[in-house]
Amino acid sequence: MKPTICIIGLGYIGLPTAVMLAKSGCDVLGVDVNPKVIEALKKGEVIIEEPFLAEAVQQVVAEGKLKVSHKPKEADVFIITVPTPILSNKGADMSYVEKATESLLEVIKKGDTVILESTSRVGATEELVTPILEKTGLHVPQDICVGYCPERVLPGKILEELVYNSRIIGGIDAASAKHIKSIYELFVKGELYVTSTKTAEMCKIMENTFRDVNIALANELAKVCEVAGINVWEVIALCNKHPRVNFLSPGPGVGGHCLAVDPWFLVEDYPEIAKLICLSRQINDSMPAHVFERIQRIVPQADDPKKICILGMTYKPDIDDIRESPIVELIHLLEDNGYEVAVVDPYVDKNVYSTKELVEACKESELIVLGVQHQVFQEIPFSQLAPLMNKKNILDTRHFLDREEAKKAGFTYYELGV
Ligand code: SAJ
Repeated sequence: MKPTICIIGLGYIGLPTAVMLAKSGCDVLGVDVNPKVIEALKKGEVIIEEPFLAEAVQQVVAEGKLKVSHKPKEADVFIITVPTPILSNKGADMSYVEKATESLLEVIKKGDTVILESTSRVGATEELVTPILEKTGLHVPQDICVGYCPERVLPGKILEELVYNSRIIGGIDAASAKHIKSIYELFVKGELYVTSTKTAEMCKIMENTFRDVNIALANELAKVCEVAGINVWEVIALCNKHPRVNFLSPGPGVGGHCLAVDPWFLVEDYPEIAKLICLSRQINDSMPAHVFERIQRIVPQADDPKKICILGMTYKPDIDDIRESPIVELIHLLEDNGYEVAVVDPYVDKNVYSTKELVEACKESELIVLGVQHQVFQEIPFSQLAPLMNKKNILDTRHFLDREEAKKAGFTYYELGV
């Protein structure tokens, strides 16, 4: 008999996880405090953009394997997948995890399992979740099995990576880890590595911190190359020919609710030690202002507002998510300094992408800035846009556009890191 599952938080991770468990044959109750999410799901619809998710939800809702509610009900296994954002002071906001755990107290019973998946401060499972659960008088792990199991899926490939990526299973004790592993075996085909909750919590943060620090190195190199008069993209391409060197890419900043957030958890808990981690965050967070300075040099401010056309404003290509997007920050910098900004992003304004949007945005503009390398921007009709521009300038922040085509159309082509 498959365990009954209750998933708290139906966002980018919770909903796909609910779907995979329902497809594995479990009866799943999805819980979310957002009435819009509940209403949509009751109709088998989703409000987040993720390939193949809508069809999968429709199927399991129609089969009655996935039900939804605004509050938890009795189940064998509770999985917490609520947000853990950072506060304005860069501290971890664990309040959603706290509220989600409190919401279990009415329904939790002896023999149940509680798994935290949200990226959390090291120690959250043992020091925050467990004491709340023990307010019931039940004991952990004798009465309730508790663990921490982070996800490592890439938005845009979530359903595939949920199944095939390896995962770390942190248990409050070995028996708990073993039991929790059997739950993920219901749908995970990747390796399942068992460890302690704190180790699992640290791994999740460090996987994203590793990436953030390496992006900061690429961004710092880009700034150095601009002053040194060297092309950073050529340096990185040649460095990466080394069998043991893998530079990531410079860009206008690091967005999303992962890399821009998770490293701060360690800085908050180990401020005297996590110096490189903190500095890397600061370097990445300095990139929107760096791009703004490049724009000011290409299009000096004047009394009359200069128009800038920005291609792409999401935090990464080919998805609709603008959370922590560095381009949103760049747009604010431009507008706060008197520039007029026209943005083209088919993932954000959900219209069918056509040259019409580009033409409108480029009319009388001084500069086109490529902010996000959406695939649709691969074929920009430069010769059609050039005559519309006041000044034929392009600033490519992602080494993405066809420099030669742009130059042929008469554009002056600038690039981040060159
Ligand atoms: N970025 C760069 N240069 C690069 C790579 C990325 O500037 O070379 C920027 C992107 O433009 C974006 C940001 O960094 O603004 C984050 O990009 P990402 O590709 O890391 O995307 P995320 O944040 O959606 O996914 C990461 C992934 N973590 C790792 O690859 C270690 C994913 O596997 C995690 O599951 C996800 O964070 C998460 O949920 O934690």
